[in-house]
Amino acid sequence: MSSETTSNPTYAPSAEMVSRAHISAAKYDEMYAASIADPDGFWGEHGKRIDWIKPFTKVKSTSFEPGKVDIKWFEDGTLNVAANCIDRHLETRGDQTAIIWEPDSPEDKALHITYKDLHRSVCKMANILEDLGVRKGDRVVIYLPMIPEAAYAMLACARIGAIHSIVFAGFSPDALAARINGCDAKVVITADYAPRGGRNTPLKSNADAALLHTKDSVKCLVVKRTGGQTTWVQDRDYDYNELAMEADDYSKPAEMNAEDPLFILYTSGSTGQPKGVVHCSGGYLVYAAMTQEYTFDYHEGDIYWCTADVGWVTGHSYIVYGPLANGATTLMFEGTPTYPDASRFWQVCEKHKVNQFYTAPTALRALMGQGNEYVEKCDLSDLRVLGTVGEPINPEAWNWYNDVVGGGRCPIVDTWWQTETGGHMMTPLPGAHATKPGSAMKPFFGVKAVVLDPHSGEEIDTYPTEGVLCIADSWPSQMRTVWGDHGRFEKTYFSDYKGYYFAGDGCRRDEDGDFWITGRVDDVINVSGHRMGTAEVESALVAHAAVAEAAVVGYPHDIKGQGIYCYVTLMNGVEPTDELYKELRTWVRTEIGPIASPDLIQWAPGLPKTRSGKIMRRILRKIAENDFGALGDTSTLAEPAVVDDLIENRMNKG
Ligand code: 6R9
Repeated sequence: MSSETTSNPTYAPSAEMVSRAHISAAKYDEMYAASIADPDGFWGEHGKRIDWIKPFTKVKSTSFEPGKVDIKWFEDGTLNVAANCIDRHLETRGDQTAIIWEPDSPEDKALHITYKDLHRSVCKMANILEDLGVRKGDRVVIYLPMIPEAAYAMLACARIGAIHSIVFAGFSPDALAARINGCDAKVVITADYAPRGGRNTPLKSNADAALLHTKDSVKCLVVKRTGGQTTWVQDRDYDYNELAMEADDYSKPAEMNAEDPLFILYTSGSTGQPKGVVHCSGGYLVYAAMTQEYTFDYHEGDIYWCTADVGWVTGHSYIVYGPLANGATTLMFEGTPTYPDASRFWQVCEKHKVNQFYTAPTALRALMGQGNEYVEKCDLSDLRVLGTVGEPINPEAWNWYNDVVGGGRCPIVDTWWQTETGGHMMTPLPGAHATKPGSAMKPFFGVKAVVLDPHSGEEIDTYPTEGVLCIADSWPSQMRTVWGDHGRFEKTYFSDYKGYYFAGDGCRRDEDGDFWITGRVDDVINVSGHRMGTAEVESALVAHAAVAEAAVVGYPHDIKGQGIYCYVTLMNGVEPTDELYKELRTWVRTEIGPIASPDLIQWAPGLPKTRSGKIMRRILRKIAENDFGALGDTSTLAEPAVVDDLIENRMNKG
């Protein structure tokens, strides 16, 4: 239902949605106000939604003060995350499906894994890891495709108190090695092959290549996915399927402190190499579970599907930890939206009677371009709530999602959050808020979202307005530190605006006070919903012998949201050729992974720099955007002629 009560069209939830929803508009207002006025009281109550071994007596002890940033929630409580996601459901819903696994090929059989099955498999994996020498606090790297063993591995680590660090299966051996070394992992869990979209990635051989650059003591546990051939290193490689047959099917959950790390997840920032974001056990689980229930209005018996990969934070919080803590049925999909054709998502929705569906705008844009018939031939009448995440959603994609996929019945929750935030920070709630295409709407409970003037750093509390998005106080699933570098944590998130967590995004608040995320204000680009630091791509490029210097920026891309635009200055005497162009693209793919493939490379005899030698990215961004009229102040350029040359040679003119 659309109305024009404000300058933006709004879509109110249906009466049916309102009547069944956990949270009504009035309840949202009341709960939000309470969460801000008395965080201790509010979270003290909601912290009880999970099972504690030793209940907490303290709720919130947090400081954003420069030099003293310290974040603790429920700090004297103890719990086990895996027991919360599995054991506590055994009595009431042991035979209910916990995970529906849908394989890459629709010809293959889907699996329905009950909570009892999950318990058995996770316990076995926990025992296998312990036999390999993994102990409480040790790190385990998981490099797996979207197979149930990925969830078993995560939960097995949680069960014995080991810290997992998942590396997306699309990352290269180099990226994998850097992450294994970065957290000094004892074991890497991988699979022989990763089938996806009809293709087969040789994961084990990637892991073999990575393990050439790590300590000799790192062990490799290999899950058989296809049974394809792999090389085997005696006393380093272990066959999971064989060990699982013998392993004991009970493992006692370790008693963990709320603040013990649950996982590390590497993510890109504006400078340097990716950093290890650390999430801890108690606060993270409370928040992931609560947001999964309220954002998607999850009810007992619903079938819920988040299409993310477990290699990203969305997969952690909204495929595994949040839904399983709630005793939900969560669908895990191995494939891609377009294999075997563009109706795959919708066929899976129909087949498993999905009620809540959560995906990324880039997937929607790609599918939208294929035509409506792929959607319309499927029965999507079980869908109730649709979600998006990862990047701003353009109104065209939003409207298509709403009209064609949701049949105008299903509220769209546009969830803004980050690896660092652990869970949803901003989203409409399906039965409470009339949505607006492209707006993430309202902060979740406990989130003190503010807009700051980027120059003065002052809060702007009138609206409409625009500025940088900051969070003024802690929430339970906030990242605690950067693995091994607390100084970097403080500097990255708390030094630009003192006393605030700075997310790196800009935003607008409209005349109703609703939030619209406008995108990153730093040197992070968002390619198909994947975060990438331009510095990472630059350092991959300059590692090539032919490259003297490189600058990378984002530019608007129809499907991916942003594409990767590289300005490359070659070494003296090296000729720019088509072969070199191709070689550099392949080079970046192998250095980082296919998601970092440059879309465009422009040969740049020089880069625009200030007199102090800083590359003026603002100008490079404008040139990449074909926006030559708006270069802004160029008076600080050391060599103005460089810019004219770049404009002259802008690739893909027009
Ligand atoms: C969960 C996730 C975080 C960055 C974030 C922002 C962008 C995520 C968004 C969104 C607009 C949304 N982002 N959700 N922008 N609207 N609903 O994506 O984590 O990979 O760490 O990326 O993604 O720029 O800062 P992560």
